[in-house]
Amino acid sequence: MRGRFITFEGGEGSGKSTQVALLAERLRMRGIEVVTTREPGGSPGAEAMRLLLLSGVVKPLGPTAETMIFAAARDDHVQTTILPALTGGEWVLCDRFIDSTRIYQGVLGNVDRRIIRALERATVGDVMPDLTFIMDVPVEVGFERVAGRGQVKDRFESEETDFHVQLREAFLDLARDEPERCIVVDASQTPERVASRIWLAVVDRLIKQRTPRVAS
Ligand code: T5A
Repeated sequence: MRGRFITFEGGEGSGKSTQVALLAERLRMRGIEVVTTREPGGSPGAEAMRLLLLSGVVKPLGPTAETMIFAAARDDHVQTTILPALTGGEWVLCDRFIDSTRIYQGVLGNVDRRIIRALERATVGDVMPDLTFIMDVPVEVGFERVAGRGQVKDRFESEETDFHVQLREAFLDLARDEPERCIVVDASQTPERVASRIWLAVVDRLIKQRTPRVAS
């Protein structure tokens, strides 16, 4: 049986990586085999492209070229990591995926929606997430968390506050447009509370459906 594919999306510092790790732990405790991964990156080729994308050296080429490099990274990631895991029955938890391109490059970068969707079809095909968590936090909370790590800001973290406010709204719009796939999570709560909310949704949407019914 094909594994399940869950993605985590949202603004900077919304706690995606933290929740990927907590959900993986919970699933493994139930005996489910899990692969955790991230974008950009998640395969050796895509990790090399991540360095280019986050360093900012691609930015001067413009948003369309940047979108194509994100797509090239995704293609490698899907073919090398995600698809083999799902086919082998493992669950894949991915920190960012297609929705980040739709929002960062499409909505914020004004890249033509037809280009975004064409690249998505070419790279992802039917390897679509079964469930997507949209991690929602006020922009200032995300900033504080990122600043708390004491690392140098990357190409997207360095954008103005207004960019991040629009980003948050765009993710919420996307969740409204695709309610059967996307669940908005209040990510301003403690990591444990956020993890409980996510776990309830995973049980409800994915685990209950896999449990064979006992004939009465
Ligand atoms: N991008 C990506 C595009 O433009 N297009 C694309 O197609 C794709 C795939 C990726 C960048 O690339 C862009 C978007 C991004 O700008 P990244 O380094 O992977 O860059 O950055 P992010 O995905 O934004 O990841 P971050 O690590 O910055 O944030 P996370 O993963 O959301 O947050 P996390 O879990 O690392 O937590 C951040 C800090 O907060 C604490 C953690 O301990 C950590 O210190 N924390 C909490 N504190 C309090 N309460 C909670 N509930 C907390 N949860 C976590």
